[in-house]
Amino acid sequence: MFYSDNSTPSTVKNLLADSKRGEQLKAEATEFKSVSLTPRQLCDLEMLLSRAYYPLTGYMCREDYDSVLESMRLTDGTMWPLPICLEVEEGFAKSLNRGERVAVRDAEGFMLAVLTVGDVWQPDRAREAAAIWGDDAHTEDLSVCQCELEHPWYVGGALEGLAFPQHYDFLDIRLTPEELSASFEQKGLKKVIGVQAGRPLHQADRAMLKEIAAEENASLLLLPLMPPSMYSSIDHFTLVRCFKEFMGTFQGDTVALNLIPWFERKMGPRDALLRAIVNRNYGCTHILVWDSDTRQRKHETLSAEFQTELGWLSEQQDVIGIKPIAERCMALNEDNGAYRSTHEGGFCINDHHAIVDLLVREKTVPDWMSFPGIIKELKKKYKPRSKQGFTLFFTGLSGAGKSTMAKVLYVKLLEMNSRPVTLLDGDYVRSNLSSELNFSKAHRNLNVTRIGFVASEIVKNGGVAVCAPIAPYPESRRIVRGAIEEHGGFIEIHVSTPLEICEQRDRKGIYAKARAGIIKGLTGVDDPYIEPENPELRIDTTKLTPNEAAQVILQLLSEKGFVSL
Ligand code: PPS
Repeated sequence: MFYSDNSTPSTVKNLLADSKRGEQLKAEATEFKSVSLTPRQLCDLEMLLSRAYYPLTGYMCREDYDSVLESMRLTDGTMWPLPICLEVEEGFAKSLNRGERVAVRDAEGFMLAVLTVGDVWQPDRAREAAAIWGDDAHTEDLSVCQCELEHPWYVGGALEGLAFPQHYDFLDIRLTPEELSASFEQKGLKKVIGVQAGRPLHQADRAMLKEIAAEENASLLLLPLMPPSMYSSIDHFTLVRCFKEFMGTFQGDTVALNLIPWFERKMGPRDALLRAIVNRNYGCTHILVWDSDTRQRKHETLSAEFQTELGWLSEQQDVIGIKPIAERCMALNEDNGAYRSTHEGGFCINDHHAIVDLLVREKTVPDWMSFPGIIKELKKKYKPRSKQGFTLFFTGLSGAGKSTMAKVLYVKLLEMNSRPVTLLDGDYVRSNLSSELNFSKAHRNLNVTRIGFVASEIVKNGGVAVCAPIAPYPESRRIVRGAIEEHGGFIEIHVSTPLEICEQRDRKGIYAKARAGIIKGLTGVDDPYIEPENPELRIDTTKLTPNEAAQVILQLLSEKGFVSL
């Protein structure tokens, strides 16, 4: 079943107006207010216009939004897991009236759609986060996952499309849900498994997919994530080229490849459900569900959370009309070079990170791991670590010893003379790059992302950036890591010297001033420092001298292959 109104994916029409109506809208639009969409919002718009978000016909209005948060259903009873609303600035939201039409534009100002405003409201983001992740969720997670604005207002309303967002690359594999499902029908494909992935697939993945496709008697639809997930370190072009190579390895099997404007939100089980609905709308009858924890943490079996999520998705199978299938851990039989799936305790080798690790260490990738065409593509992207740039990112309280350590490392790396080295100390940045910023949360995050931007440019060009801001908030640290890991190494060093010691040292007299009330909002005293959860290193300078700490850091850099000692 596709949907209760008896439509099928290939009969659902997109939301683009015909040319006559389009001309009329363009003429009328001179009177409309405009909103320009961010790249992420453009993805949602394209999903709406193309009907990948069927049955939605525009951004959700408030009743649907509330109903989705409360019961995972639209007000008409259709299962729908996540809010799809247009996020705008408060000032713009307050200028809108119900029934008014708004021109929806891309960053260049090109009009893509007309939105008739149905509802405008300020969402309770804490409630939204709790509905999605549970009671211990953070609203910051929503900002990172879903929306770039810190305090967005939402607009809901129907859409009339004028054009899909413009793409210039890989035009041969950008079919809409309607076109793709029609092509399945034309080829007589009754069962299709959607395989969405944000990393290249390799030998073990192919063995798994062949095994599942044979069991289900189904074809495969490969869907590289586009744009690639904000959590992945691979660029869109490399990813798609690897998928093209991967597709070429399936001789005689029916495998299709398509790009869909899916923005990776990582919003738990509700996100998995939306993904399933979208895959269904593209004509899939099955969806492969990955256990992301297995991939990241290299577990040898599928995680318990994943089993729960899969069980839950399977329960919705009849309602949403697509069958979830779990990924499998694959083990290699070294005698005959063949893979088999393992259910318990097998050695899980379908791990893309292991392949990248071999490449950056200049080691040969064995044939049983991947394919020559994919390795060739990946080699262009992942240079050996000895040739990559990297960032040493010290974070910790004022007086923790960040600057001293950063200076020692700066000098030692200059002495080694392997790459150009730049020191971006907190104070130095504050008096130059960020001189107009204060110490509010927003400005601290802005300061840290600016440092990250400069560091990523340095790393992109093969240099070393040594940064030493306090960087008290995880959201900006995460953004910086993402920006840098795209081009090279990111080594986060939490300088964890306790507050009492920093305060005793008080080299700048800043703690004394804070205690006397002369300075407000000093980190650690009356402003938060949220410790990094998984830094590459944690160094307490009460236990190590700066020289000893530098040795520990250089040792790690050498183990990772960035420098040779
Ligand atoms: S942040 O939070 O990352 O943007 O801070 P950062 O750019 O590293 O700046 C920290 C230095 O500014 C001085 N300073 C303060 N720090 C924290 N909180 C408040 N309110 C504040 N006011 C001034 C302080 O001397 C920091 O220097 P370091 O080198 O960390 O000791």
